Amino acid sequence: MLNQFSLNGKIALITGASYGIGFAIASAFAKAGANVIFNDLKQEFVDKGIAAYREAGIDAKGYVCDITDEAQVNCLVKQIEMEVGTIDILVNNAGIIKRIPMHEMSAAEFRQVIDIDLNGPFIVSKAVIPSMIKKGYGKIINICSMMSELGRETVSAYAAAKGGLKMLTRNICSEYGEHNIQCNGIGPGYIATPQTAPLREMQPDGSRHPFDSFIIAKTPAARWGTPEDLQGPAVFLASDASDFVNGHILYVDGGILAYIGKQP
Ligand code: NAP
Ligand code: GCO
Repeated sequence: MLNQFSLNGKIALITGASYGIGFAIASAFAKAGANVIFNDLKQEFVDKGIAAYREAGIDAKGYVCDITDEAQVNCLVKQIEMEVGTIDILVNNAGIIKRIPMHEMSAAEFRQVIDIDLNGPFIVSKAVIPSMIKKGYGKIINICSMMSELGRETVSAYAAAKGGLKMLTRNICSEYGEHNIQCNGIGPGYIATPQTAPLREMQPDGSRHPFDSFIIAKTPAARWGTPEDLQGPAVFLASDASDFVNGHILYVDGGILAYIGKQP
């Protein structure tokens, strides 16, 4: 039974995976037998990432590549195909957030978030799909968000991008399902990583950040998620165990989306 979850011999590209959620997912894939490749924006982060994988006993390959640059992405995919082989599993993980009230956000700032969080997954998916079609096999996992479903103050660009990413997921499923390509999303809840660190900063008086308390009250599990909470769901969606799961967003949120919240 457990063989269905094995990633033995698979080649996986996880974007933006030097640390954080991408690192946890890539590490899980390696432990499930995959050959793991990642990219990041700067050589410094790639080197740190490679060292962190090595420390975890994982022989990962890392490259510098900006996912918003189509020429760089095409080069990266060609290089991986030549040096390692065709990509079986893609995780579109790289992403950014800008927390700025919408009426104060510039169009350039809005565009930058859309460019990385939505155009990036389009560009990288587009680059790997032709080989997946040839092979008649492929798994694409898009890292979506609570903000694929919900809005909140200051995250208009991020919510627009992650809502769009949910629909890109469904469209890739619709367009390429007949080639045995499954494209699903993971919608993490609030996960403790550098991206959310400002929301958990201690207050000068030593009390919790109000957003930190808000998230704990909003989450039936009564805690922030960890990157490791995403490992099992990611291995499932990357493996043969999910071969008939397509166009689905799997929310891994400790129950936030199911819950109205604690009464004050
Ligand atoms: P993180 O700690 O900020 O890591 C994001 C990674 O993406 C970094 O390695 C970053 O590179 C890389 N990146 C950014 N722009 C890039 C680009 N143009 N090209 C290549 N790489 C790029 O974020 P995280 O919390 O692990 O989040 C990972 C993903 O999960 C994101 O898509 C995020 O939106 C999503 N997510 C996070 C949470 C959460 O609560 N943390 C919840 C739901 C969804 P640098 O190191 O160079 O900055
Ligand atoms: C925010 C957070 C979120 C999370 C995550 C939730 O400011 O509300 O950063 O957007 O990062 O995407 O799933």
